This record gives sequence, structure tokens and C-alpha cells, in this order.
Amino acid sequence: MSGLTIAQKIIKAHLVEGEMIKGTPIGLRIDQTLTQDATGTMAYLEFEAMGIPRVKTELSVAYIDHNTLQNGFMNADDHLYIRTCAKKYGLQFSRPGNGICHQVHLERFGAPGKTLIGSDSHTPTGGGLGMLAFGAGGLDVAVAMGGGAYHITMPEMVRVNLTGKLNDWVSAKDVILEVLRRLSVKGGVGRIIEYGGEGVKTLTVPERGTITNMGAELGASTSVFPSDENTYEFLKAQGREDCYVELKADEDAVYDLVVDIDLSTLVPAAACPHSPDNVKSIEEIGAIKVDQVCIGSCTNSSFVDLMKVAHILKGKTVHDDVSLSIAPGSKQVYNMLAECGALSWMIDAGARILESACGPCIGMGQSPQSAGVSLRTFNRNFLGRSGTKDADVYLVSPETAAVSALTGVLTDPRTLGAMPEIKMPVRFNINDNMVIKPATVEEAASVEVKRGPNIKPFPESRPLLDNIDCECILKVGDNITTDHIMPAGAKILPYRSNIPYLSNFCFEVCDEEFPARAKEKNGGIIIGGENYGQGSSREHAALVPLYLGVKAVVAKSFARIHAANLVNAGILPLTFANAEDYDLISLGDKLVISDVRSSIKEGKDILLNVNGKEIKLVSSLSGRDIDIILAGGLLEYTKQN
Ligand code: MIC
Ligand code: SF4
Repeated sequence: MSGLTIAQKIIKAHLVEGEMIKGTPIGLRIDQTLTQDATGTMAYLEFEAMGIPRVKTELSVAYIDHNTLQNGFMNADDHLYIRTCAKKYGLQFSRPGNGICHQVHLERFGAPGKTLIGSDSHTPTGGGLGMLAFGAGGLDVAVAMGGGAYHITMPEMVRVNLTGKLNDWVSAKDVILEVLRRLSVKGGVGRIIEYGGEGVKTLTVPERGTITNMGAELGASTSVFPSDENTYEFLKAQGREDCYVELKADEDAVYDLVVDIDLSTLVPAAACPHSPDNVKSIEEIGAIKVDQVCIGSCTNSSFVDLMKVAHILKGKTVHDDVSLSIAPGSKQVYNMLAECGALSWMIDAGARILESACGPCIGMGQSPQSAGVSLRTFNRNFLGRSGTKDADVYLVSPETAAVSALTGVLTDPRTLGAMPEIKMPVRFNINDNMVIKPATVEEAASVEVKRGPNIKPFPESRPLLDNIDCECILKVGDNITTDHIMPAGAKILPYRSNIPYLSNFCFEVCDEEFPARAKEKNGGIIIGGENYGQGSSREHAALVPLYLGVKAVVAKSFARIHAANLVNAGILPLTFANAEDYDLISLGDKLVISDVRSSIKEGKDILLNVNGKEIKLVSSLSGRDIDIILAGGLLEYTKQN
């Protein structure tokens, strides 16, 4: 027998169902969970609906970081609901102001060798610490909090072999942009990306976190780094060396694909509009004029990242035509910048300092001007995500962002000359006073969960129909993101607990008529291209279509988390047996699928009748997924079992 990869070792230690055979369903025991507030309200409503009195994980944390604009009572109501749930059901509560979930989790909670699922697609940031961390829908997180297994398909293993060392002014962001350039936003689907090789030693944990964070943009199940001396140093600097374990792949581990990257050959790069894999070097793109620069997000807001920014800005002034905003990733980072004076350099240079939260990354403020160019250190530049539909968003490293904010044009940071040496601190500033502990089991009974008027029950799912007879109510192309399906941003993010209201904005970016049409036709089927549902883990992208009566989505292929969310919501995901058949269907066509229940149950062919012609569809549902879909979704299934 051959040796194991890091991911296989962690899977083996947590396997509760199935076997480690790629492409087959497995169930994993989950050690830790995290939620954030934009997906958390649903997750806790679902947890409550399961009737379990207290979380059964080793550690569960509820973060508040997305919905912090609070223009109206809605966000604050959601925070209160989540805070009281955390107190009652046994979770740590990270208060608004404590920071972005993934950054704080890396600093204060993550541990090598543990499994983590989070109701946010960038949960794989934990892979920077040697965790096996997955983004998941809220319902999957609720089930894991209740002690249930997390079900995935055993992924393929990809090894990214790093050699050499990054040159001055080239950073971890440029590494993951290179991986995206080579593999594309579909390249990670069905795969775990594991980093190895001599080059790994040259990267600190926060740098590794930048890389595993954006593994989400590859569509990967997750990404993971070894746990080594650097991991130990980071944990020690966080006062948490107790949880250190060494983790490395066996010499003879077998990978399905090996990608070699010599770090010393990389150059500063950017992902151009409107996709994270549209990567070019800064040199290739040229000195385009920049209107806005935003620094922060769970990808690039660590202490060292922001110290680099501070050094670049020190003693200078942001260009007249540029608005620069900076959001430190956590209270720890913020405080340390303040203590060493670096915050003052940023303020003095004219940066607009934001609170430690997601902010502009999810369109919560700082939307660029019409047709503006915005450079962001974030992970996604999907059309419209910034809040300005005709803006051009480029994803860049903190170094590139900072220097361009000064020059007013896209600038290669290597033009800055000698790079200041900024080391990771040997001791971070540790103070967990913004994390509220849960009530004890005895106290919990008297804790009241507070539900404001913004907390609405989630839509009822229905058992799968035997005959689906409806219309094609929407046809979309390849790489449709969950930001297309269910946009976020300041206008609607506060309504994440209000599915009926959210439904008015479903597919707004693609087709403004869609919600009205879906309601008028009493639902129907959506036709999609490749990689349907990439991006965020928001289950709202399934719950809202469910509310609008969507019965099935037929696509060329699906992104992993969204496919799971569809099944969990009781919407049938089907793929074309022959991708060309996609062309045979148009908006408004009458679509009939007969004997659906029995076909799914017996694994028979599924035939879609369109205008009298039969098209063969494939259902790749496994045993448990079949039961979930037949029951009408995971909640129903869980209640029944
Ligand atoms: C995102 O980056 O798109 C989000 C907002 O963090 C989402 C979660 C959400 O929609 O609430 C994610 O990545 O899963
Ligand atoms: Fe928040 Fe942006 Fe990270 Fe999503 S990608 S968790 S919105 S910072």
C-alpha cells in the first residue's frame, strides 16, 4: 500500500462513513465549526429546528463580521439572535469588532490535524495551519454542530510542489494567482490541493492562509499545507503551541496531479475583471488609471500584510484621484498596528480606516464610482459584487495595492526599490476579551433566545414530485456564481433572515425579470452551463430559488458546495449526459421529467422531454443524497432520522 497525503491522513482519522476511495461518498467527524452572521442566522434557525439542546463539537464559534453596517434594525437583530443562540447552545461568540472569521479563527482557534467546517466558502483558510477545513452550507454546519457527520465525495489529491523562494515585493497572493491562472476557477473541483516541497518552509502561516483561502476560487474542496516549524512558531506566538502536531505527507503518497511552481520565477500579478482566474502580470496589464484601492478581507489582512502596506505609505500621500480604504483583519491586527505606530502612518497618508470586518469585500460600503477601476486585495471580483455593476475590479497583493494607491495607476511594487524587512512577531498581542463564552449547561436553560422581526422562518421544502411538468424559467451560461443567483451587498445583505424579501433580487445581475417570471409561472426549471453555483457557500442561493418554486437545476456541471446546498434544500441538481443538449433548450420551453422519484431511487436514466424531444440527464446523487432529496431536503431527512 502506498503512503498517504496530509489530507488523507486527516480524513482517515475522522472517517465515520464510507471508504477513502476517490469519487465515493464519505462521512467525516467534525471537530470544529464556524459561522458568520450572513449565513449564521439560517444555520442557527436550522440547528434549533433539529431540537438539539447543545452543540456536540469540540469547539464551535459564531462570528459577526459581514453585516456590520447596521442601517436599520435588521443587522443588530441578527447579531442579538446569534449572540443569544451562542450563549444558550454552547458556542463561543466573537463580537462585532473582533474581526473577520477566517483571520480570527487562524489566530485564536484553528489547530493542525483538526477538521473544521464553516458556513462560509473561505473556511479553507484554516488549511494554512494544517487543518482540513471545508466551506459548507448552513444546514451542513447545523448538522455538524449537532454531532452529525459531514458528507462529501472523496476528492482527488493534487500536489502543488513549491520550490525556491519569493523575490522581494512578490507575495503569497501572487502564488495563488499563479495557481488560478494555471488551473482556472474549475480546476479544483472535486480535488484537495495540497502544498509541499522545499518552498513551503519559506512561507509563514498567514501567507499560507492567503493561499488556502483563495483555493475556494479554484472550486477546490479544500487546500492544505503541512504543519511544520513555521506552524509551531505561529502557534507559539499566539500562545497556543499546546495544540501543535506535526503533519506531513508520506514520501510515497500518491497524487492525481502534480503542479510545480518555482517561487523565484513569480512576479506581481492581478486577477482582471470579472473572474479570479483572469490573471495577468502587472507588467502585462500596464499602468491603468486607478480610482479606488481597498485593502483587507480574509485573504490579505494579517499583521505582516498591513505592516508592509504601512511601510509603503509612510510619509507619503494617497494620490489625488484615489480613495484608499484599509480594514485590518482582526482586533489583534488593528491593535498591534496602533501600538507600533503603523496605524498612524496609514492615517497620515490619507487612508480611510474601516472597522475590522468584511466591509467592501461583500459590497458593504465603498462601492466604486461608475465605470471606476478598483484594486482590491480580496478574493473575488465577480461582476457587480462591489455594488457598482460597471466597475472593473482587479485582485492584487497588498504591496501592489499600496504602491498603486500612491501613484494613481496600477504599479509594480518592485519599482519601490529595497524592501523593508518585516518579520512575523514572536509574540502577538493576545486578548480574547471580545469572545463571549457560552453559558454552562445549568445556566443555559434560563437563557432566552431573542428573535427580532427580521428573523423569519425559512421556506418549507416539499418532497420531490414524481412528475415535474413546468417551463424553463431561466437559462444562463458557464461559471454562474452564487453572487449572480443571490446577490449580497449593503442593500440586501441585512435581509439574510428574510427569504421572501430576498427573492425579489434573485438573479438580478443576469435577468431582472426573473423573480416576477418565476412567481407568475409558479416555479420551474433553471438551465445552467459549466460550474454552476461557484463562489460563496450561501445556502440562500438554494433557499431563495426553492421559495420561488424552482424544482430542478439542469446544468453542464455544478460547483461542490452549491450542489450540496441544492440537495439540502430539496432542489434536484441534474447534469446533461451530453453537454451539447444544453443548446436544445430555450427560455419558456415546456419541460417534463416523468417518474422522477423511482428513476432517482433505482438509479435509472432520467429523461427530460423538451418540445417532444427526449434528452438524457444524469443524477449523480449517492445513497444518502437520494434519501435527502426524496424526503424534501436535509432538514426533513434529519427530522425523520
Ligand atoms: C463571500 O465571500 O461571498 C461570503 C459573503 O463570505 C460568502 C458567504 C455568504 O454569502 O454569506 C461565502 O464566501 O461563503
Ligand atoms: Fe468576508 Fe470577503 Fe472573506 Fe467572504 S471573502 S468572508 S465577505 S472578507
